[in-house]
Amino acid sequence: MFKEGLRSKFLGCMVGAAIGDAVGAFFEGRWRISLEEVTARLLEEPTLRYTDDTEMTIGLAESIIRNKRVEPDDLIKTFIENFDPSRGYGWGTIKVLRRVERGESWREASGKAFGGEGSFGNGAAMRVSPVGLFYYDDPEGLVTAAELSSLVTHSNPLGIEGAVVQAYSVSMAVKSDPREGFRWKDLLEDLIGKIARTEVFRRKLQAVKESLTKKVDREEVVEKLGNGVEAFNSVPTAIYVFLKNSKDFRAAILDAVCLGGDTDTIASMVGALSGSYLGFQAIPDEWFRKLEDGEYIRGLAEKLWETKVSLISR
Ligand code: AR6
Ligand code: MG
Repeated sequence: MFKEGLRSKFLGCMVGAAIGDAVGAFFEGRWRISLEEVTARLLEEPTLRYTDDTEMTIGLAESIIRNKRVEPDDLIKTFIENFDPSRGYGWGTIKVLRRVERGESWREASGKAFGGEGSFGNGAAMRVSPVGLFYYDDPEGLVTAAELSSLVTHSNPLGIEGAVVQAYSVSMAVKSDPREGFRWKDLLEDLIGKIARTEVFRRKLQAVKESLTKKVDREEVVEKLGNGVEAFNSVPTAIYVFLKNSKDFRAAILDAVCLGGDTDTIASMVGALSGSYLGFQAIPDEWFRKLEDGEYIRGLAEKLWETKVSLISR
């Protein structure tokens, strides 16, 4: 792939994820949301402020750039340094970060969460897009890196699987040429046949496939795929929304927000996928101009791309 095309995809992914998060954040936890309401609100708001989803995505990108791989000790340290309590973190994640800050190992702290089950929240999936970018040409390395990036806070197999499935989907979006149309059947076949290891995810991904081949309304999507904070109730939903709106970044984000529920995280995952596929130029300029720390996030994506390209061309 041409270097320039790849650069645009890295930028589109990270900026797209941040915009989806910030747009969705105005509506988090709501159920009935109309398109008119969303567009009016976006016109009115002077700033698109991001939440924990983007703060953690930034941390993961920073850590990968420093280490040229996913290095879990540095990653958890970066998450702790970047932590801003006003960003709306999930409770389980806050506890793990506090425990590690007090000296516990991440393995122990993450393993203890939720009575020893580990978290299956979507926190590991929402931040994983830099892994999908950095390992886009190395599917095996990608799976291992996505697992490691999850484990520091989310050790439940379903939480890990959310991160692996989202990272793999980002990598496929990076590799696909938007002029050719997205080969969605190939992606779902890969995910169901070789990436997903749990029955829960395989069933949800099968439901994504079925929903794409017929007309389904919003209620049905929420009922069959989910719109909650659990990884299995949001990652397949994000993949569905992206695939349904694969030609249009704006339409994909708005569609995600209108599903309600965990709007910031679902829209953020959709933004990462859509931006990875369509590239930075597909992102509406009026949204990028309002994005908090937009230039920093774009610069970070650029550094991640430079780091990747320097490794490829060695
Ligand atoms: N058993 C029961 N419920 C669980 C379990 C479990 N093993 N694991 C997770 N949950 P958390 P996150 C539920 O706290 O994944 C922000 O708003 C439980 O209800 O580990 O980082 C972001 O924008 C728990 O509170 O944090 C995302 O939307 C919830 O899943 C979200 O939070 C989240 O898991 C990310 O949260
Ligand atoms: Mg959030």
